[in-house]
Amino acid sequence: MKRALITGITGQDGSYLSEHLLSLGYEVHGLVRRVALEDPDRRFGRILHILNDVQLHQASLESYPSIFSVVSKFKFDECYHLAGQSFVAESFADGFSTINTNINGTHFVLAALRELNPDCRFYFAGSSEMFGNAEEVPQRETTRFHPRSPYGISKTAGFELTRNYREAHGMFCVSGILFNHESPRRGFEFVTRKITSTVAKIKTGKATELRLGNLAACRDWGHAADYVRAMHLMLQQPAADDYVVASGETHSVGEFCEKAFAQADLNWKDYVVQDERLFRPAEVDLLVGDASKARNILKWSPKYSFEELIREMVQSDLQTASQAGAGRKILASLQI
Ligand code: NDP
Ligand code: GDR
Repeated sequence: MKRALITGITGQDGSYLSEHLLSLGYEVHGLVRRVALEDPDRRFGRILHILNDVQLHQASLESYPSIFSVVSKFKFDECYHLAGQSFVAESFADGFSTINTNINGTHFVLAALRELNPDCRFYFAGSSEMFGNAEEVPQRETTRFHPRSPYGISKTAGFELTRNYREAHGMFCVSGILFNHESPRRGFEFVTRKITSTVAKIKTGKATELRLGNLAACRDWGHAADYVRAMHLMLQQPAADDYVVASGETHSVGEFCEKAFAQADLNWKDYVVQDERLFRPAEVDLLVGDASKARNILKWSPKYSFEELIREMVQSDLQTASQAGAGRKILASLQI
């Protein structure tokens, strides 16, 4: 039985990756923050259904000793480093903490593994945001990085640290350069979930409009369940290498809105308001990835289409929104 450590196990990707590794017979361990242990019902929402199947350890990306302590207690075969401040807009608001957490956190995990468990295979959650203002379309592994946010800069540094541990210390360290991937477990601050959750609120009478920033920005959106399979495949290869993971399609935020509202029989133009206050200081206008290398070498391909992703997200949010009102309706009918 292989033993894997996942940092960021409580996040969207951590939850899907845990399910995937458990289905393959892995012993799964996760790093969680103390704040999460204090509020488990809310913070463990994405992994509540597998809490009995995984082993959680308290550690923070801000603390090298806490990471060292966990790595010293077990012999891990694989480490998936997913934890980090992942919201690009927040990185403009507080670039210092994003850069500190993401760069130092990655360095701490790599350094602890090198010291205690150098044979452990390491995956770094790189991002299409490293391409930023990309000089070619579509973007592939050889495209030059031009990050446009403190978040993108922190991921570029993490990518270079990962490469350096591979080249300097001979460790099996890889970066996945993943384009946007979403799901019903996506955080509400990201544009896709903001859209699908608001569609559900509008449909159930709990909201009347949706305020968004740049509707023209284009992204390459896939499903998180598909993308975590690629992470695992990268660590099963004979040699360490970096891979782009993407759908190869790009769509605008406006187009996502149109399709999401249509799922609920609504016209997005009646509800969406573009608000310039939600624009970013430096935008990444167009991202679309070329995942040929992952398709050819990893034999990876996505199962979800863009339309299927949106349908699943809207249906899930509609279900939650209608359930949320159910208790109130029963109370009202009881007149108590
Ligand atoms: P989420 O924001 O859903 O999850 C982030 C995770 O990191 C959470 O488990 C969070 O814990 C944890 N975390 C944040 N800060 C710390 C800290 N200081 N110490 C310990 N843990 C911390 O992100 P995703 O699952 O969507 O993404 C996973 C990784 O992949 C991230 O690094 C992201 O930047 C990267 N990525 C994501 C893409 C996407 O489209 N989803 C695309 C490309 C890269 P807590 O629950 O306690 O907050
Ligand atoms: P992104 O995702 O920045 O690509 O990073 P996000 O969903 O936040 O933004 C996508 C695009 O939508 C535009 N946009 C808005 N975004 C948000 N959040 N809220 C809005 O109201 C809004 N209106 C328009 C943005 O300007 C942007 O162009 C995600 C994260 O998961 C990163 O961690 C990951 O590395 C990258 O994807 C790949």
